[in-house]
Amino acid sequence: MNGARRISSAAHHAWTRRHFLRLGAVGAAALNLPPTGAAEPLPPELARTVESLEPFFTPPDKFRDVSRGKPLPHSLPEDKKRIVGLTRETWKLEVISDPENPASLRNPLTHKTGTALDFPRLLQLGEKHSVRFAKMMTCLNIGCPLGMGLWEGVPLREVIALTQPRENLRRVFYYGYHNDDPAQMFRSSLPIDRVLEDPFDLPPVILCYKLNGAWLDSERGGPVRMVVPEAYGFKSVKWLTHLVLTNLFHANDTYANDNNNVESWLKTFAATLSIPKSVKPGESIPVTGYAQVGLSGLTRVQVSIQSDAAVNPPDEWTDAQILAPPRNWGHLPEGKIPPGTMGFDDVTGAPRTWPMRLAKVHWAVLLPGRPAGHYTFRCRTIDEKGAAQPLPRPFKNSGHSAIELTEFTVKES
Ligand SMILES: Nc1nc2c(c(=O)[nH]1)N[C@H]1C(S)=C(S)[C@@H](COP(=O)(O)O)O[C@H]1N2
Ligand SMILES: [Mo]
Repeated sequence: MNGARRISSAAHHAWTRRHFLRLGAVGAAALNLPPTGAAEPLPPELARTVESLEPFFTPPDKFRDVSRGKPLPHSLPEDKKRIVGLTRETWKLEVISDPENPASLRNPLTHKTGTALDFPRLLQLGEKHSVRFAKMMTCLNIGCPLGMGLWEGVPLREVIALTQPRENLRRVFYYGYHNDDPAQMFRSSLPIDRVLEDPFDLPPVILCYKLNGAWLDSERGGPVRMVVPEAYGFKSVKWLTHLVLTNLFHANDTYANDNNNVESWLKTFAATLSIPKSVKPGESIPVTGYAQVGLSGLTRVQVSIQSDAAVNPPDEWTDAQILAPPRNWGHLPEGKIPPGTMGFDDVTGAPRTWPMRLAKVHWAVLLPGRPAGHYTFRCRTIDEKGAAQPLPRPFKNSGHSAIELTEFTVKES
């Protein structure tokens, strides 16, 4: 057979069977049983690779930073940070009405009247209202996940309620600290409806002050950043300084300037984490990767291998195994999900659904050996409606979903 042959149907059925077995494990998680790791033993060649997978939640030094600013706000010296309100002791948030398109507020929160929201008052709101949820932070226009986090904070609506809005409030604009330089301004916005209500079982939009169990650090936007669960990273403005409540009906996000679609929600897509660059003829090929689970959910991850000799794009895809929730969640205190986390069982810490929307899953596959040659490996997701990546939203200005291509060689060492 040539290198572009189909993955043997026996292997295909084995993986399909495992897929269904694994769904059984999800059922177990739903019944509050502890998470199980892999649902059944993986082949040893694959188990080794799976053991060295990245942690589920991203350690602080592994988060990628794409923030703007000259100087970068998180690089300012401590005393400067104190002066401009970038420490928990000095942070204050103004919440005011838009002078050009005023919303009527009984009680704006301002520096001038001494009513701006400070950190202790935010924590006080947190005692009653705080929430915590898992979400991947992903940049819309570089397509790259920057990190997986357990984000914690106070629903934005609780802070807006303090201003006692009366009428003519259609949108919330919010701004991050950028050296008091208008040319560096970074702002984003949301419709008030999204802030007041959480449609489709989404977590609320929060003013976030903790990440993965620790205070939100300066590089991640501390002391306080916005986190918008379903959105790409640019909606989650860091180093929050003020909110403007407006009667304007449309977005004026900084990110609109680069031809980005500023109202798009997280897409589902897959990418590779490890694949050997070179393997021997006939030697099976372990591959691991992750998928971002967007709002359209995830039912399958599929892979294909194509020989350079083949001319057409692949039409044979085979299922990879979506891994069950990890036993150890990685960079969290004791590796455990704390009680009271949205989407997780309070007693067992197991996720209530899996794959979990807005989060990541890992996948693995052991591919049968190939004859010598050059090959291209592809992976793709199938969402809950059956749409295969890059569908249903293939355009890159609404977020990354292009199918990733990885090349490798099969040769005698
Ligand atoms: N104030 C401010 N907030 C910001 C940005 C910025 O440049 N300034 N970048 C945004 C973009 S484009 C992304 S993708 C995310 C990245 O979040 P992270 O640095 O925590 O990974 O932050 C967003 N929030
Ligand atoms: Mo971004």
